[in-house]
Amino acid sequence: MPNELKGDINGQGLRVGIAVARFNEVITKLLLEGALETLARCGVRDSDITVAWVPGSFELPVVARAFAKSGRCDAVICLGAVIRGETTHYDMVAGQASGGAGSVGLDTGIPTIFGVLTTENMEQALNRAGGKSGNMGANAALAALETASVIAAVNTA
Ligand code: INI
Repeated sequence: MPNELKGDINGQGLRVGIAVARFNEVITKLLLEGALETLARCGVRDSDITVAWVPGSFELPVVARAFAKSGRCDAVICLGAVIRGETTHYDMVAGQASGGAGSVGLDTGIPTIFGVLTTENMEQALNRAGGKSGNMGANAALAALETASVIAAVNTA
């Protein structure tokens, strides 16, 4: 039988940094609420969570990197909403946010979660920010805890 490692979503003792974009704040506030509720439900203490607001999704990776390199975060979550209908540079903003978050995770070894909605319009964004398609912020919080946990398991296996 191979060794099998699985993460869990027990957040006790874990420290989490959240970078959240002010652009499309109507949506990102809902994503943040979803993330905070989920972290609390999973046992992460309020005092172990730091939220940093940034202007837009383009700026998420650089602040995520600061969190990841601070030595004070076991996981970092990026939250934003890029809505195609409202921008001609959708692809550039969305690409920087996703590629940048991925690079921060790989470069630092700290799980850096992509909780950025990329949608065609506001209705789709609302659906995914606590509406009929769930809350991407809550999903991002679960992914952060599970990935931090499985990394710890790999490191101690
Ligand atoms: N930022 C977003 O987070 N979502 C968007 O939909 C968006 N639009 O539409 O342009 C957006 N733009 C701002 C961008 O993230 C930067 O803050 C800005 O370009 C300054 O670097």
